[in-house]
Amino acid sequence: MRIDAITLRELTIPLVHFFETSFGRTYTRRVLLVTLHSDGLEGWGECVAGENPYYSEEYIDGAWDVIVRYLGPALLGKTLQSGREVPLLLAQVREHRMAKAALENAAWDAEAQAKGIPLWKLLGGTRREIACGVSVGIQDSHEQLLQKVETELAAGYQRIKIKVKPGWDVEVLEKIRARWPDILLSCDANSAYTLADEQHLKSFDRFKLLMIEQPLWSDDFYFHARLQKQLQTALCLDEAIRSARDAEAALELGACRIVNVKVGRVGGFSEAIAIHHFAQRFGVPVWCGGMLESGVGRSHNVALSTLPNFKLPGDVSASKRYWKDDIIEPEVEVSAQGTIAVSDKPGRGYELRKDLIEALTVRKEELR
Ligand code: OSB
Ligand code: MG
Repeated sequence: MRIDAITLRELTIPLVHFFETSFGRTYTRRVLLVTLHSDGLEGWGECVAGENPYYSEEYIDGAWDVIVRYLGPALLGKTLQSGREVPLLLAQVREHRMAKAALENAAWDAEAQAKGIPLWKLLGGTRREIACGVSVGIQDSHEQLLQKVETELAAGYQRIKIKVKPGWDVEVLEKIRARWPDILLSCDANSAYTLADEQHLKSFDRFKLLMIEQPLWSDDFYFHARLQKQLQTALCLDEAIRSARDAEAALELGACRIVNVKVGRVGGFSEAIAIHHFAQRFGVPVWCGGMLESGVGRSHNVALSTLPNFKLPGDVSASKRYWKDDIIEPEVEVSAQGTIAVSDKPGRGYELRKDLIEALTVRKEELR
């Protein structure tokens, strides 16, 4: 595969319902898509960076800039056998993992098409259907949240995760548990707490949560390890794990007992697979996180979730929870049992709705 050209596009897509975390509320996603053009094939990738540098330091305008100035030129004109070769070609640029992941994943997407095999098989997937949970944001009221949880459970989702922060935590968890004592339930703080909240976080043990995700600082393992020793509930790290080396350090320290794998956060499929394999050898389950992806990133998350150590339901849920119309066909659909069936078609297994993509595009740039 010779990389002949790279197209960047920004799409603006309103969410069907706002999404709020401890770091802020989003009404409309600005989606950065990249296309690698190679021998008449198109590989597509999504950069999952946020609109603002609040989840991590990456944000869409920064990602666009680093791709145009550095990462795109490092790939243009190169001939690749596999998506696996991309990280080395981009290694001179430090960090910028979500920007790198968009390009690397596009190369895997093209490779699967070129080889005529499903992307999930190329990644090493072994299952034909994946288990789905949902991430339910902070709402305007407790009633609104309970209503959302009810809707998602009725739709069949296997695990409910709620976003928490100081002032939106124990009362909400109390109400959910009072109504649904036995569901798989977890919470995600996106780094909203400090060690001063240790006793408070300990009090979450009574809710029998599957896990507490990233309660402390986004770059921390050490204090998470200290906290984990005090809790019965498993901690899960999201933000803090950016590489397989991080996963090794975090697990050896005892900073968590579960790992959230987001392919953007860790810089692409190669690193996500390496984290998966390390955690598997360590006997720790992983699950696939989400970043409010459009159909491109969502289809890639579905493919990644077929690897064997993705043992817990992920934040990979139906397109219609996010978008009035997704940019892929078919959309990602979830069964009444809370599963997504993977396709046997070559490549990502979902066609692109090119007309819709064009209509939603607000910025476009071609690198040659
Ligand atoms: O921490 O998992 C997170 C969305 C944006 C940024 C961070 C996170 C999330 C989610 C949403 O929880 C998961 C999804 O439904 O895509
Ligand atoms: Mg998270």
